[in-house]
Amino acid sequence: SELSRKRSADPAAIEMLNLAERKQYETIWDRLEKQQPQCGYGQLGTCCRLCTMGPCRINPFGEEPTHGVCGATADTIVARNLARMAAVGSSSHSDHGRGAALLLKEVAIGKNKDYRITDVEKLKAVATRLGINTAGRSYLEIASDVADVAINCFGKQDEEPIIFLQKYMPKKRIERLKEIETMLFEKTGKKMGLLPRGIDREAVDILHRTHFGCDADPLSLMMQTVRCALSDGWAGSLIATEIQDILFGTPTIKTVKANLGVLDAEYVNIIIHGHEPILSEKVVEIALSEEMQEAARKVGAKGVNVAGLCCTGNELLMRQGVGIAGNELHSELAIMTGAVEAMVVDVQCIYPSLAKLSNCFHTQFITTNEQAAIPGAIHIQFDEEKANDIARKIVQAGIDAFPNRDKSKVYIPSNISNAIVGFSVEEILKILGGSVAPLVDAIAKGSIKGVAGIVGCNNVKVKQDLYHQELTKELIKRDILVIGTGCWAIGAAKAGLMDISAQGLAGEGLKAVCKALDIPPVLHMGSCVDCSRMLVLAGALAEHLDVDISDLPLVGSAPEWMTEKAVAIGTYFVGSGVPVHLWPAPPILGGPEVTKILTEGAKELLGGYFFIEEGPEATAKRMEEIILEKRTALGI
Ligand code: NFS
Repeated sequence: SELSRKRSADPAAIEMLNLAERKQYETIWDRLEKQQPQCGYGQLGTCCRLCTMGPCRINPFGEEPTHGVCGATADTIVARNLARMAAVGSSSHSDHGRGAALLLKEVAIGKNKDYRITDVEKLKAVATRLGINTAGRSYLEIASDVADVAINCFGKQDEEPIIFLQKYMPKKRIERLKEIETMLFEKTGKKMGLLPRGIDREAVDILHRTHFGCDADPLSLMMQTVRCALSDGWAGSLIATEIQDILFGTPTIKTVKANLGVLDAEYVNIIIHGHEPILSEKVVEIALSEEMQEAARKVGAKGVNVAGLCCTGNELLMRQGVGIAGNELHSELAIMTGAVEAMVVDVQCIYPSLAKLSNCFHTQFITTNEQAAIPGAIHIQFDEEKANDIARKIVQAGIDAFPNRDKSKVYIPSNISNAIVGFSVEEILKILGGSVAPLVDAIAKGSIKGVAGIVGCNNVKVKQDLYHQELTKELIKRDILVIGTGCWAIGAAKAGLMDISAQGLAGEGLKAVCKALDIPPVLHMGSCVDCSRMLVLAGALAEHLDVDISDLPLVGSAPEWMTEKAVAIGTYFVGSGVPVHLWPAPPILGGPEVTKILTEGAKELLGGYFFIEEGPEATAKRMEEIILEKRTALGI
């Protein structure tokens, strides 16, 4: 229907939305409509409910009330709210990283026998980078030390910058952040730190300073927001990525299938949705075991088929080549196919609505994590130490549901795309022959003008995937190499932009480079915590040229973002020196000073800054301008 076509640019989604309309299944789009009109104060960021003298809100037209009950201005309120968003986002990524670090330790000391270290080469590379001695030591000893260094980044109490950041962030950037700290102190007399001391500490710092009656200064609040976000990008998320590579293998280039067509009506379909491969890797391993395939055949299926959704799907696609059923806005649609025996989830980006929707089908909606219990779901508590047994229980629950499938309700759109994925930094270096030099040369010569990183979610306020697809196409047409992660990457994969044929959509210069390397012009670098891979790549380019990251022709965008995690990601790119486009606008526009700090002020201070632009073409144009500006400054 016209309505469905307004809601999504993905043909599979449109088919499923038509079906939802016919069958009266409620979707996230319907609930958005029921929320209209949404609160204007909330959109501007000027409502405060931090104490019970409120809730307060500030009149956006300059009339009364101009202050909250305590006297907080619009800018104070906006800054505190945004800081809290970044703290939550950073905490979510970092808590995920903590889980990986703790598991690595358990494996290293032999306490956990259900997991093992898969990538010893990566382990040694990480250890070397961290300054851990590897010579003549067993890999388990090295792993134990790597885990200790990672764990220490979370809870240490001294003032030194955390080790992961010290060892991964280019020296020039660290120096620049130190200079800004000194300059701000000289100029304002206020201590404003940018280098994170501890991952947990920076988030707690924000919770403390945004408590009633603490920090009311927009600049100081924003600098702490940057510090907290940097602890995510250069430590929390980075730890997740690096340790998951050690445990499950560093991604290599492979071809995968994307979109709802990965579901197979003749199989027991298990969808894994959420974020942490510690669960999903295990479920895949067990589901694909002969024992489980046989169990599935016993109930009349051809076997067990596993597909991913969202970022845990990205983790599986990057490492195991598991097909991806879709990005965030596909999560309800997948259940509506009536062909999903189990949807297994852990943490983050899981709509509570999935429990109710699953009840319309035979689908077992299985929560597994104590941090994400959902009323109406079946909870099978996951425990790393009994991972094999629990994964077996989960897969069996899916198999047991198969005989209850109502065949008359099964409808799987046939849409399926090929995507070449698996572009870890290690893999990119390998195709470049061992160093970033050929990429730098291509940029210097102008065959590639620059690199754009696109990240982030689907947002039900934006037509699904349209901005992702169109912006990506506009950029590659302009000879800008596009890399990225998260739900953007899934959108690009579904749209065929990661297929080798997408070379045809690229400008002549980029096309020639991609042909020579035999890669698509749009590179899948992983899940959202793998945005850290983009930081590492940016760092490698900067160090190769001996410049600051902010000098490089790099630019970021999150054109359909919605979560607090995306705020953290955008902010750590800005803090690392990369300009970042956002759409929709974050809830800051009610605070003129905050808006100025994050756009103009940040540009001067950090080199990275936020900008808001609506529409793929206008955004691509602006991103190209930024890249050209940087090229001119570099003299290329
Ligand atoms: Ni990122 Fe990945 Fe998707 Fe957004 Fe959610 S799955 S961690 S937050 S919605 S991109």
